[in-house]
Amino acid sequence: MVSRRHFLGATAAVTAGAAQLAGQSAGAAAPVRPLVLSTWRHGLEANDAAWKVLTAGGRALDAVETGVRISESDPNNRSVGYGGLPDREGNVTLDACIMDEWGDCGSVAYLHHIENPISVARLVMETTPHVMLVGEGALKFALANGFKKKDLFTKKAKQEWKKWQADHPDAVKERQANVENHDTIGLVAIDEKGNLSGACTTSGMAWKLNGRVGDSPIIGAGLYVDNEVGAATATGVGEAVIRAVGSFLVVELMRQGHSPQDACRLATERVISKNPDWRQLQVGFIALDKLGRVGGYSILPGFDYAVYDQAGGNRMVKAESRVPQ
Ligand code: SD4
Repeated sequence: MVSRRHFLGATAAVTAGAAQLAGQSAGAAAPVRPLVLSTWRHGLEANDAAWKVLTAGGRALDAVETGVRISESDPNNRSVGYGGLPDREGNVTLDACIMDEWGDCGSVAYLHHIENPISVARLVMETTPHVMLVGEGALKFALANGFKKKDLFTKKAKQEWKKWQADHPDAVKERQANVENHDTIGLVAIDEKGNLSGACTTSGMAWKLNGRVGDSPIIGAGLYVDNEVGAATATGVGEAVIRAVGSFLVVELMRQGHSPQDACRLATERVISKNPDWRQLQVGFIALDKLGRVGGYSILPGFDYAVYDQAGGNRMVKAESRVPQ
């Protein structure tokens, strides 16, 4: 239920934010909404599901959760939920977070055996005084709330893990993050009322050290939503995103007046400036502002994102990158 504090707060925020942004872009067209924006090609299917919620007049929060659940449950997606690649010891561990128009947020990290961690994160947000639950505690919480235990380690993922082990006999000593498997889904949306929400969910970097948690469940790093300004989410090497508090930075850059595209580029530049090895580092951001403008930028080429709005339909956009295509 929406409390009075929340109702008044959100209404004021929407008004102030829209006025601020409208002032920055004189002569801009009417705000585009609803709109869904998500990372990578699997975003198309997630967008479809989110779009149905939004066009039925639904809340952005419901849309982002519904959308990313599609990717979590897809066994062919190797970096999210069921079918995700494990850590180097063969454990599939999941990270996810969600944030709504009130600035409320929930998160789970190092969660095992639950197909849809995003829904556990939402439950943490809505039914506990906390933001984040991890590991055994998060699993206990999920099971106590009716989530079913499932073996998420598919035959296909097991085969890939065995092959990786055979190719990396000294794996325990390796500290190099795997840069090839970036399919985390980050999805942000604006609903018909102009409210923003976001969700981000992943099985993390393939072959990570056991116990490693990336940026995706960290509010401000993998995801940030400010209903006055916009929303952003990240993909790529989580350690680099955490160090730059990347998604928060993108939103703050939009607050200062940058377009979503420029905000993503400038945040990526910040990551580059802190990482001398940036030419080997993939990090990408996508962002959406209150006017329904979108942007996306990455360090390395190959990053694309899915946008769904009334005028353009559901489509892929190739992100600009610092290292040219
Ligand atoms: C992580 N950022 O765990 C995630 C990985 C990722 O697409 O984005 N994969 O670091």
